[in-house]
Amino acid sequence: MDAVSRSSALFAEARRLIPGGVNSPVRAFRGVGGEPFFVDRAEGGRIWDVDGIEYVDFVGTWGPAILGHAPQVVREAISTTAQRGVSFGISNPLEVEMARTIVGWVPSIQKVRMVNSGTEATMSCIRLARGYTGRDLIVKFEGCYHGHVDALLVKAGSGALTHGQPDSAGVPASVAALTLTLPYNDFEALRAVFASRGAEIAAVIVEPVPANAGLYLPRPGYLELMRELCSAHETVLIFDEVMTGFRLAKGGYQERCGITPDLTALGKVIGGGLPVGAFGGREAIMDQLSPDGPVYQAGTLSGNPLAMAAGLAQLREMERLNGWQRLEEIGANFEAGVRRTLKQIGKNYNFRRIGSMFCLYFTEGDVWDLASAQHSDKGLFGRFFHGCRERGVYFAPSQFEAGFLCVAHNEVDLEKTERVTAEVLAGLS
Ligand code: HOZ
Repeated sequence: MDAVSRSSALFAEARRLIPGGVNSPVRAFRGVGGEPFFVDRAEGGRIWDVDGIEYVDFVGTWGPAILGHAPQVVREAISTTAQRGVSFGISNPLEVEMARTIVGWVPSIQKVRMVNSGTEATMSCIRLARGYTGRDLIVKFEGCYHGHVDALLVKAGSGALTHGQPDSAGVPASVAALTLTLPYNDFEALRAVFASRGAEIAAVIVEPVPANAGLYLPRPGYLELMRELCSAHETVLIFDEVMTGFRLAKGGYQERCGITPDLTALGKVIGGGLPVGAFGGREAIMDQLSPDGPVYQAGTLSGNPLAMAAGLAQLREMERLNGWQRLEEIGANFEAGVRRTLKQIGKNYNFRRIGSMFCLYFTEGDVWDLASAQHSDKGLFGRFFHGCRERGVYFAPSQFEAGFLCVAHNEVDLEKTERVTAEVLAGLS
């Protein structure tokens, strides 16, 4: 009889104590079958599970680990800061330094407030947009995921999509009715919703690069049209840059595409691996927040010194290394490897990449929206995932999550990944 692995034993206990055995659904592996492993430690581009198995990791704690796992600068910042106290509930200088950094780097942000997660950031943007405009309707896009906010769990991506619950139970129909959902990249649908209901729409919220149904890109002119229609109808345009912020460029995707949203939600990279989110934007809108304005928003741990120190250390190190340029190079090398492999096995699977984010869809059709992303063969993806995992390469356990490269991914990691993916893909046909 096989000995039970430590991961298996932990998962059995976790299932008795934690719903589904996990603290966030995608981690349960339901999108690919089998059982998740438990991590013992992580460093650079690699993780080791509790049974001592090593993996090249492309989840990167779902985005925050842009430098790689546990970078020295972040560890030192946390431990030095902790010597002076771990939470105050009173303003501390690091909050001002973080605000100065965000306002200095992100083109559209004039004022910013710190929160504890991306979900809090998007939730607060929605309330603020409604308070500012005095309107109720929200427009979102199929397959985009903005955290587990009631109003935004409508045709949502990420775990909600992976587990077949894009419209979550527990969201009152009256709340969901205030969210209008459009197919992404559909110019006509966007024009039509503004033509019929423009005066009632408080906000349009969008992942400018949707990365919760895999990864696809905006068609040329699509975000420009969104900006134009929002301005014409005095609707607040919210960019959810929780994934793309500080990752696709120093100033986020908005710096790259040159479009100025009214509000931006941030998270992940900005916390250096600690729980952090932020939202910010035009001063006139941000000034509606309490205590200056009537829109309430608060948080005991918001601006926590450890999280501020970790995030600032990571951002400064990215700046020092010109990490965004490095990620472009690593991304290009990674993509070249994937394309060589696809050519070798004679498949034209759709590989999407922008900077350090990527997705391989198991379909030869083009992918521009949720409907086309769903053409991917999930059975093949599951076999690909397990084949790679068994050989020490770990991708997200769902077709509908993006992969993340980090500054610490080196040639050895990329060579191993190319060899493993080539072997696994060749075995799938
Ligand atoms: N929904 C998250 C990624 N888009 C997953 C978070 C997690 O499981 O930690």
